[in-house]
Amino acid sequence: MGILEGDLLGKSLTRKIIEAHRLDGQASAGEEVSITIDQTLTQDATGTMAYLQFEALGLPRVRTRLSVSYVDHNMLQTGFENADDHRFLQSIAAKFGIYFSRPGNGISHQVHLERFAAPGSTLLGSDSHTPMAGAVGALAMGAGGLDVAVAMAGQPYHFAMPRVVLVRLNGHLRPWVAAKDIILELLRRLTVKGGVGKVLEYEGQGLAGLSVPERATITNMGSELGATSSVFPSDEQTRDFLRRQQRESDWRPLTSDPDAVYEEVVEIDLAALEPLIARPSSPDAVTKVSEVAGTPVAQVCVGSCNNSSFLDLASLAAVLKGKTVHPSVSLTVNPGSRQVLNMIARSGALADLIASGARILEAGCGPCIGMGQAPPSEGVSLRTYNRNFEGRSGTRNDLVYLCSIQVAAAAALSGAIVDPRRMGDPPRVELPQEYLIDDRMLLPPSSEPDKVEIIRGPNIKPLPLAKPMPETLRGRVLLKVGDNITTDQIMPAGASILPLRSNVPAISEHTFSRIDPSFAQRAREWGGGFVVGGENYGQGSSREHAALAPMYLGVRAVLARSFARIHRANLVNFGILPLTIGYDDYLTLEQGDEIEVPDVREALKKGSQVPVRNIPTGREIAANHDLTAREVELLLAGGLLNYIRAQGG
Ligand code: MIC
Ligand code: SF4
Repeated sequence: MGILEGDLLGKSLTRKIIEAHRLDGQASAGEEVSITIDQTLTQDATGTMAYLQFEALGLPRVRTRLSVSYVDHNMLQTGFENADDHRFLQSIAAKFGIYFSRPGNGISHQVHLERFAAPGSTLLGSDSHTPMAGAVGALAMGAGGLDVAVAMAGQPYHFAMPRVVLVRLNGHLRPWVAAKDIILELLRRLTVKGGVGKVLEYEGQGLAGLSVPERATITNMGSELGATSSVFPSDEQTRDFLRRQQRESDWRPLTSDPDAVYEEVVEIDLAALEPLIARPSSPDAVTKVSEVAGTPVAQVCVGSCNNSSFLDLASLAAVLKGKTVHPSVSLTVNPGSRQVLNMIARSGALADLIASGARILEAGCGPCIGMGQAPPSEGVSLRTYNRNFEGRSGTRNDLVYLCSIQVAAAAALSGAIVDPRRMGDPPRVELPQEYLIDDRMLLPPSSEPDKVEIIRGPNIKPLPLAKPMPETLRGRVLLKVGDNITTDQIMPAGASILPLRSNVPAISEHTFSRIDPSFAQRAREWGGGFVVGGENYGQGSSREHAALAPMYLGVRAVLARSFARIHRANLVNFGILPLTIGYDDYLTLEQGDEIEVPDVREALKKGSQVPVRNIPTGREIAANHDLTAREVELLLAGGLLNYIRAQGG
């Protein structure tokens, strides 16, 4: 390729940020680029591994401009594990130059947006909703903990240059229709795999009416489209938000060029949108609220990183003020941050919520990741969250719907799904002029790191390493699954499994347990093997345990029709070969089949085709890889940590 299109034509905002941070590679769609990472974030459920990995890299201090370690997921302390992990995280942050956001300070994405996210910067986070920071014009991406550890070490982040999609928002939202409905509409149109390999960039006259917290609901849930990231320009709304956060000095204007080139354009007429809802159990099963109106509701959960800003909770309180939650509904509220909680307390909104019968939870992920508040059997749960994958709530065969604050408020009062437009004029909610700024729960790193001792409880087990790729891979198909398998299905979370994140041998026992409880035992008996999957294998969370645990159980390759971005990267990082196969081959493979990938090392180096043989039938399977030369090296070495070590650190 000679001259890049972007050198001659106008640039998208995404391209501008990538080019300003690019170290290597061509910025043309699908090619691998590497960029410098300005900021990183981790949360506790992925952070313990990320910091063990950072430690293994042997550096005295992070080399990013800013790294923050949040505690927001593992907050239910039913045993010693979570509290031990919190202490480990606090001590390791102090030692290695990392800010530590104490339990109670809030959900990583909300706090990061409030206190740190900056227009034009790059952010890598070990959580799939990291793109939320795109609401202020940052290029923010989710990744596995190991990729974040490597970024903290000052190394470039490698990813496939995304296709940039322009989402043009025309007109203005009508009363009771919310930012959540914009992203639900995109999910309806594009599905959970519609954003894979893409960045969604928002523009249009509709932007002026969308505040940063509303934009954040959209960028946050862009992850459910499988998108690499989502980004808004940095404009007067951004400036206003940063001013309220007393961070106006972080503001700078940032937009695409007027003649910017986009690979795709999506138009949304905001005035034509109506309240939407995602039915169980996929974020793209979107329909109009009016279509499911009348469905009885047992639980309403408001909050999560998707819908827990001051504006969100104050809007809920304004609808509930002076009324009582319906007798058949349990309403929970988990605020996004201590700032939000503090502000609704001062404004009186919290008192209105309590008076209405809402159950106030602490500022953290809570029910969103199955940490308590599992819904009743066959009970419909309406959540303002971003994911409703089956069983994630903690109840088997759950019935979780995803909706806006407005739809949740209407259901909390009426005990059924109702169109909120039936409630008359919506109450007006104003943002406070000054936000409450109190960073005392954000601990800066120690000024005497040598004196800090890292505190490791018995829950922290050493990191297992993958083995180098052998000459030939041989084994049996341990499991065959369908399309859109989520990382929640590969490695469930929830109150009993999430605390085992720092203990790979223990957590491995739960691999695929919701789909097939005998998986771990079979993997041990068969000495490892292969997994066969459909389209978009590994969608959802960034949890590297969905690769780490299968690796620990001896899985050497996944043969799927296509992969979700972060999970594919995690497989490579942990030495598991991601191979793509066609539909016909997918149909022929069965659990128990013995298959072989002969001369795999040579095949990977030679080209994109990797012949696979089904031994009993003798049938050849036309498998392919789309690995870059760097990724092939990683796999041959047995994963990223082995690769870095082999390179002498
Ligand atoms: C999620 O929403 O699924 C999580 C829990 O936040 C995950 C991270 C994890 O599994 O620890 C994510 O989104 O990446
Ligand atoms: Fe936490 Fe849920 Fe957000 Fe994941 S999606 S970071 S579990 S609140």
